[in-house]
Amino acid sequence: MAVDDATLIDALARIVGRDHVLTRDVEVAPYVIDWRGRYQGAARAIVRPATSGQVAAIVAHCHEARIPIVPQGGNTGMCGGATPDASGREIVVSLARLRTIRAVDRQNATITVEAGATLAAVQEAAAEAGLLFPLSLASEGSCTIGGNLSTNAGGTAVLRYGNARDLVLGVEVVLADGRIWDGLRGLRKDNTGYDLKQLFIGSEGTLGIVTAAVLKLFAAGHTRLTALAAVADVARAVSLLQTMKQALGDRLVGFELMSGDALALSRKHHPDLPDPLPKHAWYVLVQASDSALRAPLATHVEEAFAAALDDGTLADATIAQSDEQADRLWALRENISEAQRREGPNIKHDISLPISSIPAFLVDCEAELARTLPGARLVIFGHLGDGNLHYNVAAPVGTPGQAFIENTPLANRIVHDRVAAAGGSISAEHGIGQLKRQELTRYKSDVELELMRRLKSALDPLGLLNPGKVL
Ligand code: FAD
Ligand code: 2HG
Ligand code: ZN
Repeated sequence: MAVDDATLIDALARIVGRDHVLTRDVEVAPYVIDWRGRYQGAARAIVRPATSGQVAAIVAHCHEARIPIVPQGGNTGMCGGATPDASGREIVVSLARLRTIRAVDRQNATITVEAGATLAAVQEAAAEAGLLFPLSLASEGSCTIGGNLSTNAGGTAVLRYGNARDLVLGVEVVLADGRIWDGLRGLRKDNTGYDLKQLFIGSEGTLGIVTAAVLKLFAAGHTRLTALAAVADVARAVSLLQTMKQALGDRLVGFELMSGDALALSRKHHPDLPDPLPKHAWYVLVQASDSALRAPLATHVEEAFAAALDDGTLADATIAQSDEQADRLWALRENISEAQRREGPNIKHDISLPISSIPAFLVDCEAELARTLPGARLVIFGHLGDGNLHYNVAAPVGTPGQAFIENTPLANRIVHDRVAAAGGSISAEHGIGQLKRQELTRYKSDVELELMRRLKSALDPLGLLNPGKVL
């Protein structure tokens, strides 16, 4: 049944109230473009439900009226997954008003939150209970738990705590026909058949709309240490990772790689930030924490650094002496993405590789890019502890970024073919969205793609949930 706009708006307004159905261009605009400005879509309306019941009623209505839906959280995604297409046929369902922290169970070490709660709000609620929710992204003030689960977000503490997928015990999901599946269980053990919740995690809104989740909490890190280390090359950074793992065990939380050029870019756009170890080719930001008060973390790290300096692994290092210094070191790392956005469009690659093959991959890839796209500037950084690099290719000096990104297919081929040859992944933590939909068909086997399509048609037979994303 085709419905005209007025009938649709009336039906949606009956569910959420007229104030929460946005249709004026100025109101709709921020919801139909991604934060990088790479995708511009259009929408019949933006709907802002406040409860799971309202989400279910919207989806049931759209199911009956055959209206495609794009779920949206904080709209910080990297792959255009939350942006509607340009047809103007789709509606955007923003989860931003579902932001209640429903419960904190300290003894069970769990928190039950609604999908639109920001990651920062969930971290704060956990801290107020004396516990830790460890997912950590530079976008945490804006991104939402629903978005984090739907993209299976990674971030800077995966080395110790895992991806979003590892941090969830239960979900509440609105299915494509508008039914609610209440899977909000807070159990560490539950082998009653297929693990359905994991289907929705990382599915980017194509299989269901996550409305709430039960998340794992951990002991708070009462002793913390942040250090910046300089190394001559990435092979040495990989050796330093082994050294730090040996010294710290699972007290090593994050191990973040930055090229000298990536750090320079961050400082160019944030000149107030420090430059504690100038003029090295590569840097690593090391984060460690211990749940005990006054744990001897600094002694362990200083001893490990001393050994690494002696054997030539490490060129120089500095340990933050206060929370403020630690925050400023982290700001150097966390501002790289925003600095790149300000610099102009670039070709992003979010890749993962076996850590052992990263040094050779980098040498080979850089040589081929220099041959094919002379002058292209590489901005390489990422979560080395997880084997995940952000291998971003920016325009040569003097070339407009918009013109340069016409080379995306060429750069993707060079980078992704080498990633595949090394047994890596073309999307480590950002997902597929619309950005890598075509690439996916090149690197997944026919069997894997067929299984994915079968899952999609089993859970969303009319193809109304986030069409054109992932598959
Ligand atoms: P959105 O962008 O709104 O949506 C992302 C996808 O999830 C879309 O496909 C959307 O349809 C779907 N979706 C959203 N909410 C729901 C829901 N409730 N139910 C079903 N589907 C839904 N990502 C990392 O993994 N690691 C990083 O280190 C990292 N750093 C970042 C740094 C910056 C500065 C920025 C801007 C982004 C960064 N990101 C990072 C990317 C982004 O923040 C994450 O992908 C985040 O998980 C997206 O959450 P969101 O709420 O903004 O989702
Ligand atoms: C990060 O680790 C994000 O900072 C963003 O995943 C990566 O901008 C990027 O390429
Ligand atoms: Zn990242």
